Amino acid sequence: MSEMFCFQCEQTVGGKGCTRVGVCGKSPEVAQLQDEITAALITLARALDGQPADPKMEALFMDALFMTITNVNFDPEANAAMRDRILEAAVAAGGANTYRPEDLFHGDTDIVSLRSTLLFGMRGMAAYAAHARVLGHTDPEVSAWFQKGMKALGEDHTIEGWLDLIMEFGMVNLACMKLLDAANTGAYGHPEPTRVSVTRHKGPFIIVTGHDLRDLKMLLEQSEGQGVNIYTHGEMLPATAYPELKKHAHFRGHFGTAWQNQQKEFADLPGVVLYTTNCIMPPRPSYIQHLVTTGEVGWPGVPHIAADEAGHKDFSGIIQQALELGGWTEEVPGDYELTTGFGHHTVLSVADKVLAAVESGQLRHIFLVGGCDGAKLGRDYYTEFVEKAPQDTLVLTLACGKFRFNHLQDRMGDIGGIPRLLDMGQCNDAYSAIHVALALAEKLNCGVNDLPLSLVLSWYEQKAVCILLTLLALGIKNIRLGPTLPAFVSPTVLNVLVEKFGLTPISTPEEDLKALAG
Ligand code: SF4
Ligand code: SF3
Repeated sequence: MSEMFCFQCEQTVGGKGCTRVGVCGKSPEVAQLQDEITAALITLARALDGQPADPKMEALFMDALFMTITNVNFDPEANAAMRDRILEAAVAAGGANTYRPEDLFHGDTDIVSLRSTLLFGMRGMAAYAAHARVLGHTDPEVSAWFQKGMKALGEDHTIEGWLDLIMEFGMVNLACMKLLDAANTGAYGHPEPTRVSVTRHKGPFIIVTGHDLRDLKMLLEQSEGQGVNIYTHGEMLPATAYPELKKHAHFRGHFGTAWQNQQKEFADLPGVVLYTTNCIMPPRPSYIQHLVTTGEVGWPGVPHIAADEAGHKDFSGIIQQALELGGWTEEVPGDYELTTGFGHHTVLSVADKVLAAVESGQLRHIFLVGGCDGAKLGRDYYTEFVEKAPQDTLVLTLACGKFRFNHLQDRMGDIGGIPRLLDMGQCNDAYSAIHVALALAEKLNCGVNDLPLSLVLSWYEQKAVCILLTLLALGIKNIRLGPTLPAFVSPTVLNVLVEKFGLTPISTPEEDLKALAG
């Protein structure tokens, strides 16, 4: 008998499922607890039975789902405490109708596939909703959908019924990404094109990784004038482009690349790393003492900074620790610079220039090459794709997959003053890409599928799942997806995706470039 079953991310064993221990490091104990959390949420949603939930209850759905995303929380105690909180809430709501965790992934293959697709998409959306909520932004439709979706997961539906739910979810996730965009830009201004140094400066430092801008802002404020430099890592890179964040003089730049390289990049680090979301990997002994988690992230034995009732977090302990560690002893200049900050506000400000370049033939095609990064070798495809994209094409990018090629930015040149590689931000900034595509289609009076635009996406975890479902719900066709297709997509479901949406696995960069841009 297998000890666990999880197939929610791209690195799952043999492309089928982790059954002994997670490739990510998830133990059977935590896998079981996370299934129990999921089942408890279904029980709670049944107990609430569509009754409007109060903000605390809404937050519980978001936080619990967020916690079960790949590479977020590996701490059995934190997971057990979350399960108990949900079950207590279910009992308080009069819930006796329990849902068994073992039913989540049992049953007819196609139904398991569809149920899993919706569940994993909801986990991704929960993270975005949670980031927006801590900035004071909620949307009643988005908040209520967690309850609706979890209740639906515990019910039987036909294949068509599941597909309808999944498409409805895709549109709700669009509203959620819009909400987070409003929250981030409302609090910190519109991202502006920003050159980002990768130089390591002499002195104490804290590296901030993950996606939560509010955590970064609180740390920047508390560390101001303390003699500690702050750097981003992984998905936090685009934070360097927000006016209200970049204004802090001790916010010095970016360190390292994407999440899957952390064990190498953090080895013997003389500073502190703050994890605000995924992706945390099993920490190595050389740096585990230098880590701290916050929000939904957890690793057994790693200190966790929780928010107080007002949402305030006290980072004084890690500022002190960074000072004691002393940081880098000399400056190590970076051998390249990165540029980020091409959100919808900036890109749309040059929309007429883009359209004029299309009309004059200077710009033949736009590719969106984005998504999650990961450890598999096949991911060189994305580097090669961007390297080989013809000179008269633009590449938009977002999420941590950009670390496969963003160091090439300066070498790629520009088209009429528009850089050929535009970093639009974090994975949630897929909203920016969608916003730009819809606006360009409107200006040209055509559909999004008629634009000279192709999407070449990489996936790893469940945020990529919710974004993909939004793109499909918007009717966007012929998306290329890699490095491999999700294990939870059954042959029947894949057929629907291929026939209805033209979803295609990546092949080779040459073949795909030819097929997409001629
Ligand atoms: Fe395996 Fe991915 Fe699940 Fe981790 S999250 S147990 S790697 S499928
Ligand atoms: Fe990356 Fe984990 Fe998905 Fe936000 S940080 S995109 S993998």
